[in-house]
Amino acid sequence: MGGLATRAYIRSNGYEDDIQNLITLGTPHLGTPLANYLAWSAVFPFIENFATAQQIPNSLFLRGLNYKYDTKNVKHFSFAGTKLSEKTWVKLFVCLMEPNFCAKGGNQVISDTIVPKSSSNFSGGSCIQTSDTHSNTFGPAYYNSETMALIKDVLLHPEQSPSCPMPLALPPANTVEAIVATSTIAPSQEQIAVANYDGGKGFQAFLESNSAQLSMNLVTPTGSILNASSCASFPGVICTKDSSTTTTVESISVPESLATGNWQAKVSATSLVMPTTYNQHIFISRPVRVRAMTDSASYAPNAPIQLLATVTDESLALIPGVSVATKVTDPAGFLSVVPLFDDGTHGDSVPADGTFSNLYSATGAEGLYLYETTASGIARGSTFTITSKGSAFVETVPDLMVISPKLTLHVPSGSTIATISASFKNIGDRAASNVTIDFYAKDLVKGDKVLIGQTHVGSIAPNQTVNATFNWNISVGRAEVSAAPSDTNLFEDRDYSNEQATAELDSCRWIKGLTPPNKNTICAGSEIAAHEPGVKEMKPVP
Ligand SMILES: [Ca+2]
Ligand SMILES: [Ca+2]
Repeated sequence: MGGLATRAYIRSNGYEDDIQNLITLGTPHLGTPLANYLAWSAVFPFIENFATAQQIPNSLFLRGLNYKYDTKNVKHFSFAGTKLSEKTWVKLFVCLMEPNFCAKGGNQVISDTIVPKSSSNFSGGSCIQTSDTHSNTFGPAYYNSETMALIKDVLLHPEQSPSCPMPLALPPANTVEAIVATSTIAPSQEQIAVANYDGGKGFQAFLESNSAQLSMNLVTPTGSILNASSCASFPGVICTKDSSTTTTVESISVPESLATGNWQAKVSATSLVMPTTYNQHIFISRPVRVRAMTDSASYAPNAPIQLLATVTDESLALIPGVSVATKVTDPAGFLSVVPLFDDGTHGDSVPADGTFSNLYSATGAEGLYLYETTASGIARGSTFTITSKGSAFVETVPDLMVISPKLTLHVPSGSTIATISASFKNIGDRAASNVTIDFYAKDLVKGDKVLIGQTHVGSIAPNQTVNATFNWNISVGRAEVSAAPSDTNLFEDRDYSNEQATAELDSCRWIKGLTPPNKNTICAGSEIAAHEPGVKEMKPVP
C-alpha cells in the first residue's frame, strides 16, 4: 500500500516535485485478490477496510491511479516477488477471483505470496524480479538480502535496470504483431520463421510453450545467432526466460540500433522428448500505433461510453483505409461489436484525423465493461491487425467538480488575511460524504508547495453545490493558491481532473518607518496586493 500511497501522492494536487526515483516492493499496482477477501471479512476486523478495499483489483482507486497515470518525470522501479505458489488458499483467492493473475494453463500463482507478480511489476518503468518482496513482514529475516542487493543496483545504476517486459497476452498499443505462429514441434526438430523487419523502433520476440525444452534462436541480418547464451554479447539486447510448472515464456528484445534487416526466428527442440505446441510472437514496435480508450474510466448507469481509438503510423501520419471495431463485453458477459468511425459523426469530433469513435449505450447494468479494439489495414505494404484493450466501470459514484477554475481571493483593505473560497458541485450520482477541501499555496519564487489548511464542508448530495472557505494569514511574496477536494476524503471520485481551482496571490509590503520606493508601486503580475500591518500604503492591482 505504501507504493500506491506514493503514487497517489505523485498524482495528487499536493505533489511538490520532490521524488526522483520511486522503488516499489511488491506493491499491488493492479490490486491483489487477497484484498477481496480481507476487505469484507469479519475474520480480520483489525484490517482497515477502506485501504484494503482500495487494493481490490479494478477498484475505483486503482483505476483512478492507473488511468492516465502521470508519472511527472519520476522514474519508477517496480519489484515483484517470483515465488511459485500452488497453495489452496492462494489458488482460491487469486485464481478464482482474478484468473488474470494465474499462470497460464493452470492454478499456479507467481507472487511474493501476497501480491501477484503481474500486479507488482508495473509496466511503464523498470521491472525487477526477486524471490521475495514482503519478507520483512512474513519471512524469517527482517529483510531479504537478494532484494536489498537489487535495490542497491538500482540506486547505483538506474540506467541498467531492465525495462518492463511486454505482457504476452496483451500486446501493447504501440506494436504491430508481425508474426504469430502457433505450431506443433517434434523432438529434434527445428522450425524457422522469417521476420522481414522493415523499420520501426526495434522488436521483441516471444516463445511460449508448455515445455521448458524448447528454445528460441534468432538469426541476425549478418548471420549471427542470438539466443539466451549469446545474449550478453549483443549490446542493448534483453533476454528473459520465465517458467511456471506448466508454461515457459522466453523473450528476446532487440533495440532499434540492431534491428534493421531480415531476421530468422528459429524454434529448436533438441532436448524435447514428446511433441509439444508453442506460440511464437514477434512484436515490431511502432510501425503502427493504436490506442484504444474511453472518454472516462467511470460512467453513471445508462450514460453512453464513448469508445475512442487513435491509429497512426510511427511518424504520427494517418494510415488511409483503416477499419476499426470494438468488442465490448458487459458485466453479464454479453458481447457486442461496435464499429468506430473517423467521419465527424458517431461522436467523432474531427473527420479524417486518425481518431475513431462511436458510442456504446447499453450501460444499464453496473459493473466492469471490457473492451477490445481492433484496427486493421495496410501499412508499409504489409497488412496489420492490432488490438488494444481496456476497461471502463459503470457505477454510481460522486464526482466533485469545481464551479469556477479561478479561485476567489479577497483581501480587505489593510488586512493580511486572505479569504480564499471555491465552490464545488457534485455532478456525480451518489452523495459525497464527509468532504474535506485542501488549500495549498505554492511559493512562486522558491517553488515550495505547502498545505495551508483544510476546510470540512460535510456531505454534498448529487447536484448540490457547496462553498468552501479558508482564511489564510498571507505571507509576503507571490504564491499560487489552490483548492481541491482532499486526497484524504474517504470516497472515490469519478473524475479527478475537474476539481482544482487556482489563483495567483501577490502580496507586498512596506516595513513601517521605511519609505516606499514609489507611492504607486504595484506588485507585478498580481491580482491582489496586500500588506502586513503597519504598512504605509496599499494599492490593489487592477
Ligand atoms: Ca476523427
Ligand atoms: Ca471530480
